[in-house]
Amino acid sequence: HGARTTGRGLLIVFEGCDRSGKTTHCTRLVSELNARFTAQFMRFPDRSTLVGRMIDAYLKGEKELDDHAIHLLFSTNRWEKVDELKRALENGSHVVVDRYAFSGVAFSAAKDGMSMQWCKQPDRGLPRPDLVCFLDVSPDEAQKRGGFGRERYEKLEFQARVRQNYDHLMDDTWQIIQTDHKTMDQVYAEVMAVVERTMQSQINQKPLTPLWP
Ligand code: NYM
Repeated sequence: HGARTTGRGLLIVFEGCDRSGKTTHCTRLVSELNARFTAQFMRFPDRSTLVGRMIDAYLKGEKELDDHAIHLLFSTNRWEKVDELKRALENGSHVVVDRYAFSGVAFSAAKDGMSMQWCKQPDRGLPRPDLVCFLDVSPDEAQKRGGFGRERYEKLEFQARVRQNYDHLMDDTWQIIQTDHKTMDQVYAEVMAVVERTMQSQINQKPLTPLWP
């Protein structure tokens, strides 16, 4: 069966500030991976669940919630999908995820009175990604891209704080890809290169480990 994986699939997460191009590149990656393997797309927040609908209302400004409460809903939204995620990986499917626990921490901890340490706790134990593809965009550039400013958090100074928080979450599973002044094809080529490299380094099939030991 050629290039099809025999062991578990890779968990590939995309992170970045708003309007960094994550969704575009995730979608393209999933369809290209599917030509050679089995690959699945997931995104957080998943607005289709009951919890996801509350998150959606909050993001659209239709609902007010305490900062701790919305943080826990974002985390719940991941935990309600963790069985599906693990099953897909165990069945040999690669899973490409548009935002994960890192968004949870980077965004919530950008609010006054919310510490990184407090914010990390509810997501402890989620599967740790094999690769975090960080699409870096400057706040100025993000603002020029379509759709910026529609939802909560889409403000320049807030995004700058989110970007700083990401710096504290990076480890050796992260790859930072600059997107300013690059075409989508140029960015995608870099995405594919880091994905290929991760596939090579995962050839020995390291088991999944939990996030944030
Ligand atoms: N967001 C996303 C959080 O604040 N916490 C989280 O845990 C997650 C997954 O939701 N501004 C924020 C980041 C985005 C917003 O995400 C909606 P998207 O990818 O634009 O649908």
